[in-house]
Amino acid sequence: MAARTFGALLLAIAASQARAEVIHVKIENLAFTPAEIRAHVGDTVEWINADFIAHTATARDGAWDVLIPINTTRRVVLKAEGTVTYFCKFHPNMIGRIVVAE
Ligand SMILES: [Cu+2]
Repeated sequence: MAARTFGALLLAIAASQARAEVIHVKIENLAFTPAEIRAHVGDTVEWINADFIAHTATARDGAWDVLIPINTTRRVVLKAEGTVTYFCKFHPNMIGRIVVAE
């Protein structure tokens, strides 16, 4: 019985990992593209800085703050549902939004 429950749990974990996605956001010309993305809890957002200067992806609610140097990628795993607005600390009019569903 316990083994069966454990097996079901492993299957559930495998299923949720299989669903997790990596969503790419390109930074170019002082903008996040796409500016708005839809994701699920457990997904990863990967920013690619293709611009000529460094940027950040900084969540307004303080959940994460990532420095993204030129020609690098940085990742954040989304841990909570809800809408997250983020910006670049160096260029505050660079704004992005992530709508995270469960
Ligand atoms: Cu910037």
